[in-house]
Amino acid sequence: MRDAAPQTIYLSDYKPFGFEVTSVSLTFDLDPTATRVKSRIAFVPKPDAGGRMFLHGEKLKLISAQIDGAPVTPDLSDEGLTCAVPDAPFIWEAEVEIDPQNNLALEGLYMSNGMYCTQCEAEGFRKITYYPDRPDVMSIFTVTINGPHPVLLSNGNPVSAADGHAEWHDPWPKPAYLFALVAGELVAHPGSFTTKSGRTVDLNLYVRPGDEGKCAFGMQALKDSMKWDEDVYGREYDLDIFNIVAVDDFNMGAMENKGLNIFNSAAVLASPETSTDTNFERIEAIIAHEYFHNWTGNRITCRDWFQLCLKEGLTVFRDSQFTSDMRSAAVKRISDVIELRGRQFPEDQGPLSHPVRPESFQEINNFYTATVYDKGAEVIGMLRRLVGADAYANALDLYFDRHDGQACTIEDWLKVFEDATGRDLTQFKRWYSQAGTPRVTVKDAWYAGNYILSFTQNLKPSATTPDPQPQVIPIVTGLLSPSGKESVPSQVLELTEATQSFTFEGLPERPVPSVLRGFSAPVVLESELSEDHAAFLLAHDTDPFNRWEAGRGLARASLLAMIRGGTDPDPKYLDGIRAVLGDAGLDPAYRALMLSLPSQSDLATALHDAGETPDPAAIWAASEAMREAQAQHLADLLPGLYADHQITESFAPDASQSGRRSLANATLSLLGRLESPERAQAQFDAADNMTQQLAGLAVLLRQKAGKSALQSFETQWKEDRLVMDKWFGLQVMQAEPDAVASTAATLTGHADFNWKNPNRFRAVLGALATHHAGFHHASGAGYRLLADWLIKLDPLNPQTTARMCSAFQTWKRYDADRQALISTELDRILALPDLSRDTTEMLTRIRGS
Ligand code: 0A1
Ligand code: ZN
Repeated sequence: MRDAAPQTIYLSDYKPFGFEVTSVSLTFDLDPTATRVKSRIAFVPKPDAGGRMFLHGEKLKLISAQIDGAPVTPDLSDEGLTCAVPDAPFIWEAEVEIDPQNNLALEGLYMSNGMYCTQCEAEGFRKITYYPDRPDVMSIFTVTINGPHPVLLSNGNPVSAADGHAEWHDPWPKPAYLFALVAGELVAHPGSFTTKSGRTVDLNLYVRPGDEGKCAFGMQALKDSMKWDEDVYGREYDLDIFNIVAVDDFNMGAMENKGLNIFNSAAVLASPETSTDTNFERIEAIIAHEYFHNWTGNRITCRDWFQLCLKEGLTVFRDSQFTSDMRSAAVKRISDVIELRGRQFPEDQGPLSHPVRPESFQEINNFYTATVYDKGAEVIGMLRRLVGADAYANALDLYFDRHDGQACTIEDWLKVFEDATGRDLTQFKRWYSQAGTPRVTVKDAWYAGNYILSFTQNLKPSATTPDPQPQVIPIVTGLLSPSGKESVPSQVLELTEATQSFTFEGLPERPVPSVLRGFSAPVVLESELSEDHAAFLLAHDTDPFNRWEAGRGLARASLLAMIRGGTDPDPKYLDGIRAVLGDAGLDPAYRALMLSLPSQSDLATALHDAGETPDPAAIWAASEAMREAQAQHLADLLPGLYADHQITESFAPDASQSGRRSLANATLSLLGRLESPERAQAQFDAADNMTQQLAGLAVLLRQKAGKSALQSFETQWKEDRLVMDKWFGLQVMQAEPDAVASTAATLTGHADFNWKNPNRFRAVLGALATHHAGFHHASGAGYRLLADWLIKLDPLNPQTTARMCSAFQTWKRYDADRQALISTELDRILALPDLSRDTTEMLTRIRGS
């Protein structure tokens, strides 16, 4: 039977819980299929508690329940229990039995490779015991674990440990979603950090035996994060110990449980031989992200799940600042914008569009989205831009002072900024409530020595935001003289009206504008300025983001023209990137980014925005033609660039080396279009690190010369599950559109395709879904294959299934034949009688009426 009729939860229905929870004591007697959990919880009724109490609980076998020592018989339902309770403080005790081994949803207490671990955000704690499983109920937890495992961990500080027994106490009140428990045969990679007030904190990274060699980088990233949060935000760590555990089976990247972060092993284990530079950077960022949650999320948490962006938007913003400081700010900003356009813009412009703070949901797990996280971070960035860095720092200090230990709302957050700066943020708040990507048109005029920039916000009603109002949009703008010098440095133009002009006086000659520098707001900027303007900025802009953006704009315009009319690539674009690539004074990582093209799905979005129907095959062909043109146009530069960016010193995963590798590998990829496979094969054979090995293999596969390399890679890395995920994924990514679905299908028959592991599932089927021309192949084979696997996964792991449904979110952009093929698949999945609430909600929203 399908879960009970999906219930919609509304922000406007929020009601506080009727009881305080003053302490929680839990005892776990671990057993793979029959773990016993005893809880002892002190409740204090609030004046309007009403004599009855509801506790969440799902998939629990209730063994016994008592209030103040006397047995009680609560009313049980699929969602929890209701019980008559005293109107004075009382102690609730219960014993339940759970089955971690058969919990393949990876939510609550489950097992991964023989080890016990938990995932409680958002609503997993209710699968562990009966509890008011809501973030505004914060309490102090003491946890006892009994089990025959050398390592027994929970939140907080260790109280006692003996063979088969451990006790933990967390002195900081926390919501249940931050609870964690780990038990298993793990080895610790230890470390230590001295806080700015001189306290020593023990650090441990726990991994499976065999993974000890992949811990050093993560440990250093943790120490760097702890130091950065002290230096930049004044935030000190607050327990004696900080543990991280790596787990192979995990639905997301990682989880910020208090003092016991649990990580997908792909998001923490790193070594030069097995991890690419991209992996290193991502791992550093995720470790920082989870650590930063200690203050933004844990010490100050969310009142309810509608406020998710309160912790996620802010923490993503903080981890982006960290990466900018540790590496290159320009490269980080460009990468973030590529990601935003690739994931958040399609979400915001399609059937899954929702405000940064949604107002209703059926399954909260479906709202861990690019909008909440990445647009949520952009909103914080805009706020900082509008009030300035100093006022932002003051406001954050006030936020931590005022709200430490509380469960807060976006209203609390904005009030802090209003109080700290005296600014009225009523209009700014629309960023949290209006869905959709704002579109802004810019045009300019010059007369009588005045230069005028005019902006228009095009307010398009949508289902979630039927009556959009103008938003406050900070548009960072600088002006260049016609000779390419900065004549008016960057300043924030605050766009608050639907149409608004800004006048610059006293300029000697008509300037060239550089608008939306640093991508100062998450909008689509429609420029009525010419392509010559873009070519000029590509050559001269002093703002690195906008210089890159100018190149990207030219590439996009040229690709669109090629798709529409079979024209040749724009020589202005090719000349422009040639100049940038030849400029040895520029950061190699930045030059590599200059070579990247807008993704094929970005091009489909652009066509759709222009009222056209994207043809994936034509988009693929144009992108390939543009790559060929890049290779031809830069042919004489490429061998030198490749040679000059080889690294002779020993491997370091830092920004400088990874930048050089990324430029060398971008040139290798272009050279692969001009040359026979020797160079790529030589790189593959000689590689002593995964970045070089994988880049060589990718080129060989595209050259159809990768068969033996693929085999030797498999033989070399058969035992390494994280590297094998790359082996699976790369074959799909590098396939020609005609072969994508068949390649993915063949791989799902491979003996090592363990589909119950989310990383392996995503390696193959996630790669299928992101290969634009392959997934949207006219045969419909890509759609069918993905649907087949979603149908298989849903009964086991609804969360990962539902997330992967977003591959279909853009379906209404395509032609009638493709729409018919997709709707057949959507209907096939939706017709399943036992489809999970997660997947039902996602597909119903995507399918529309
Ligand atoms: N809070 C974590 C992400 C996370 C969210 C949900 C999860 O299970 C449903 C797991 C992890 C973060 O932001 O890193
Ligand atoms: Zn987070």
